[in-house]
Amino acid sequence: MSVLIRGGTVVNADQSIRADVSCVDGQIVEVGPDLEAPSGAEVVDADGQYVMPGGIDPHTHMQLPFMGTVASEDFYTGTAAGLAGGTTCIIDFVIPNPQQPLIEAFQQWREWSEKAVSDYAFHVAVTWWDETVHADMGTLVHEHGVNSFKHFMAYKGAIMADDEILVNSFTRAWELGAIPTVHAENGELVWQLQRKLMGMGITGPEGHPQSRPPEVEGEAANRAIRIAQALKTPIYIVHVSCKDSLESIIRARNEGQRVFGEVLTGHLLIDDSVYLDPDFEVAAAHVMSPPFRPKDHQEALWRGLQSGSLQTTATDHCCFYAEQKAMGKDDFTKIPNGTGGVENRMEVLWNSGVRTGRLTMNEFVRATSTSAAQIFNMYPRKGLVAPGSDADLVVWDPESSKTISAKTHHQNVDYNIFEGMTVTGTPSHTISQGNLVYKQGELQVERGAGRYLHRPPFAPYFDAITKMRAATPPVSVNR
Ligand code: URQ
Ligand code: ZN
Ligand code: ZN
Repeated sequence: MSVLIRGGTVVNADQSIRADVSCVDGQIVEVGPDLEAPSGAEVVDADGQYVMPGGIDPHTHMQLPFMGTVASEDFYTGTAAGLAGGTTCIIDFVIPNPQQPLIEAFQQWREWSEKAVSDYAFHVAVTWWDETVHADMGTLVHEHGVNSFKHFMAYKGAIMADDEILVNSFTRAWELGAIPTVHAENGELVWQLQRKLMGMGITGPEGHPQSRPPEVEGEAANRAIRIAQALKTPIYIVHVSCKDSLESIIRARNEGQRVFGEVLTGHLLIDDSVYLDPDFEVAAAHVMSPPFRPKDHQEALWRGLQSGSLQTTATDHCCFYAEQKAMGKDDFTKIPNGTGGVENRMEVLWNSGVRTGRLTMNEFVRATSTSAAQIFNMYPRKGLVAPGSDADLVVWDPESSKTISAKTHHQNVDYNIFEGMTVTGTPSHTISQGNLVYKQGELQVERGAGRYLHRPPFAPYFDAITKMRAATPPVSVNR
């Protein structure tokens, strides 16, 4: 399959140039003016449009078994919905149950993901610890191309990682050249606050944000950052939702610590008033963790993204239908946590970021694709429009408008947190592995076409750290 994208402006994180893009056998082969179409190529007229690296969503949970149910979006429907929104690659999560061998869980998720229609990788969560976990982490890095390990500091009694797990796992990850990532909420505080609120008779979704106020996230983010600092490992904080955790990231980065932050499009645009909706279904549809915050946190997150304190955008796409959310009808702690967005991330960020002047087009590309590719070591295969990179591209029509709705989205869920939002600037075409998979509203995907991406460990940077450690050996006194 060959595709020639003609007449567009190529927008990478570092520059924008008027150029055609020629793709053959799944790779970009040429970028330049007035290119000849390869024989048999499909030609896409990109006149007046932008040609950008396909989006990378570094945080999704397709068909996740969670809180007594299973997320409604699976790897087939979820990756197809992503393509309809310009996202050509996801990084999902293998989440072993405590005591479950990591390799066994990894194999399970690999089976589930075989039906994906676009490329994907996996972070693997460390939810317990013993020598077998230590060993399995090595196998996952050396044999399965995993270079990032997740730690949920929330969800006590389920998948929560305590400090012992954090310290052991961060150390092991960095020995292997893999990066630790965290869901930063103090699980003990959440647990106690949930009990307190329920005991006061606050059982509705309005209790959810009250059980996990910003300081609950701020404490955990700072703790994880300090642990990483003491162990001299880098760290990636997922779904930074509030000033409290953002300030810890800024402080650490200003002191030269290697800390990365991710922000969800939902947290950039939605505030906590949603939990006061009198309709249980609407309020419950927004129950996700960390929760949506009071308005002033959104502006802080935008500034974090604009200033480079936050590097990536994601969705934490984890969908539950109304009848699943109703499991928590009388007890908000039982509402399955999660919201969708994999289809809308890029158009929502373009509309509220680029069209408002908050972000340049190049910063948009960095935040939706390039940073994730670089941090998780998939660059320049992903996250770049250049010869030799994968032909994962989105052709972006800055003039097209649409109104987002669950009635018309491709996501397998009956609610859309961006319901009714009119956006200007949407994908006209998406190319995945060099195939035209989305064309003016029509998906043309192939079940199982998605490939599992092996991501190598960070050897070069790791070596530098090793030298740094050697330069400052521990002090010992012979008495
Ligand atoms: O915590 C997560 O990231 C997973 C379990 C999705 N749910 C959520 O509320 N964020
Ligand atoms: Zn999380
Ligand atoms: Zn998540």
